Amino acid sequence: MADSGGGDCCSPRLPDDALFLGLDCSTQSLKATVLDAGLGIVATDSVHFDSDLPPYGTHGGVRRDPAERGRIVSPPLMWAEALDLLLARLRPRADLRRVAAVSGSAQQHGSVYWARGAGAALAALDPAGSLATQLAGAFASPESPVWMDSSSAAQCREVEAAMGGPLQLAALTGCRAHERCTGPQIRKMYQTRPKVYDATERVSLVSSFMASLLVGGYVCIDETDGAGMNIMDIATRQLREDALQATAPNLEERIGKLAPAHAVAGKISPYFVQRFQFASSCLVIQWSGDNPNTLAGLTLSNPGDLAISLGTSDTVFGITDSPEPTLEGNIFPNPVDPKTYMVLLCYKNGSLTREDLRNRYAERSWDMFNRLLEETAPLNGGKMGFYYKEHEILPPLPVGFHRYVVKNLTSGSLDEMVEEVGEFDPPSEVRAIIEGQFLSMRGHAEQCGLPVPPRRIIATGGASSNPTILKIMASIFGCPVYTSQRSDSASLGAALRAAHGWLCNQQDEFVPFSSVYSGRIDRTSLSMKLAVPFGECEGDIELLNNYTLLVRKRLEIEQKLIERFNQRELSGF
Ligand code: ADP
Ligand code: XUL
Repeated sequence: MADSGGGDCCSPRLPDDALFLGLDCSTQSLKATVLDAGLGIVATDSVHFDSDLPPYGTHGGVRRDPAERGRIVSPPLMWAEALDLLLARLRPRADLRRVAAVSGSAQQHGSVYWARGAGAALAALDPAGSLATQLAGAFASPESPVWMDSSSAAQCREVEAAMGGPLQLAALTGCRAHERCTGPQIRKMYQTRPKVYDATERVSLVSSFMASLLVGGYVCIDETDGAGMNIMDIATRQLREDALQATAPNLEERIGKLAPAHAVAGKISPYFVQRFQFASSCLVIQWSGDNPNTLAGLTLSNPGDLAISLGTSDTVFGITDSPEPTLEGNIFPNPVDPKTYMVLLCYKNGSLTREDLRNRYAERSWDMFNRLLEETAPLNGGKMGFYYKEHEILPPLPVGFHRYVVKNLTSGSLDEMVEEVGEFDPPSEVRAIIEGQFLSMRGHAEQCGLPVPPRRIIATGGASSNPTILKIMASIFGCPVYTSQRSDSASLGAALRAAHGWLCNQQDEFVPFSSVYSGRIDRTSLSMKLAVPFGECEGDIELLNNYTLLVRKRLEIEQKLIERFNQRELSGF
């Protein structure tokens, strides 16, 4: 194959006629981005779980267990069926025979429990039948706990106690035991559904599950997504014996080995060659988590930059070569640079909670929501809201809405605030949810050692298409906000990682990620655009200083809410 242009004369090149496929199995949908060798977008498509696959009965891609508080699951068979459906949609629009490599992204932490014999079933998939019919019996549990699940608090405390406490666990594995972390989730499965655990041949993350479908056999968990489990040593990137012991018996044989994110997981299986006309030489590159893939898709490489993703979850992350363990954040290896790490904060009440307020106060319309935002003045007259439609991760608080008015910004005392009993008016509610989230992000990012104020923010995810929201983000963080051309940067990142993995394989060694795009970024789908400048308007700095005061107030109120909640839990209410 001929070489494509781009890059400097010495960097390895992608073959001219090759395509690279990136998939993203997120909470609500499975998305695809196909790139050509010049990094132009050839096609994109998606399957929306609720509307395209209604028999699975999901809402927002998940099922909430009415019988168990906090238990939130999705059926892995639905993700498999979505893969067949998405590739069938894509095939007329992209020549899948030219796909040199495919990689992927998936919601982090979710665990899939394969039944005994499932490895053999994967290897024997018949292209005449569908994945859904052939894999219907392949799961020890038809439901996978996902990142939104908060039902594993007891197991989290047990794992932390066994490992020397929450901060020690964070120092060893990259984070304390958050309820969504896979290790405590596996422990819960072992304790509460021992028959399922006994019948489990292999545990995959959602990322390695999807890669296993493509390869037709169990695929390693990648070291980046593996850091979200509480069982991998964050320094050596090996499974930790003590953490495995603290989680469940005979776990190592069920987890398998770990692999770097740029490694080849295998060749695509005959099922996909025959059913969708992939070339048999097409490589499957290790899949990874959606946040690591987003980092790749944004080509985030400057430690002064902050990424904010406003998807189903809201996340804030940056890169560093010397991560400090904290009780709030997660540390993951950088999927495209083995020398650095990403530090991440994750909020459960992201887009779906914003949608809930939009539906209540803005006639279900984002246009109306933006009009209400514009009607209200920055700082919202001191009105501050805490909106937890789901049990929140940051701060760890149960479902509930709380409203306060900060009457005096400069007072150091919480007594200067009055708790509101009722609701605010609709415009204030709408401003309160948007300002409140960015105030919280700024406060917690600073506590986790992320750059505040950042040199710039790169915003992505579904809600980053909303310019009114981005304007408030810039005012609160005190920096310009950039966006990528596409808000689905996780599948774009996966397509880039497919190209990167292909290059590493061709060179037989790790090559810098920048070899994929260097010298041509401005001519490709990777270029960034300035969405909101900062510091050009009179009043920007004064407003920023007031927001700084409000950040402190917000963290104080959060602390008060946590103390109140903990007291209630202790007294059994
Ligand atoms: P996922 O985490 O599933 O990948 P996405 O990044 O695709 O999620 O984001 C989907 C969300 O984007 C939707 O739930 C929706 O609330 C939000 N969204 C889409 N358009 C807008 C908009 N104009 N303003 C605010 N939010 C939006
Ligand atoms: C990150 C996290 C979420 C999911 C959402 O730790 O739990 O961002 O990855 O898909």
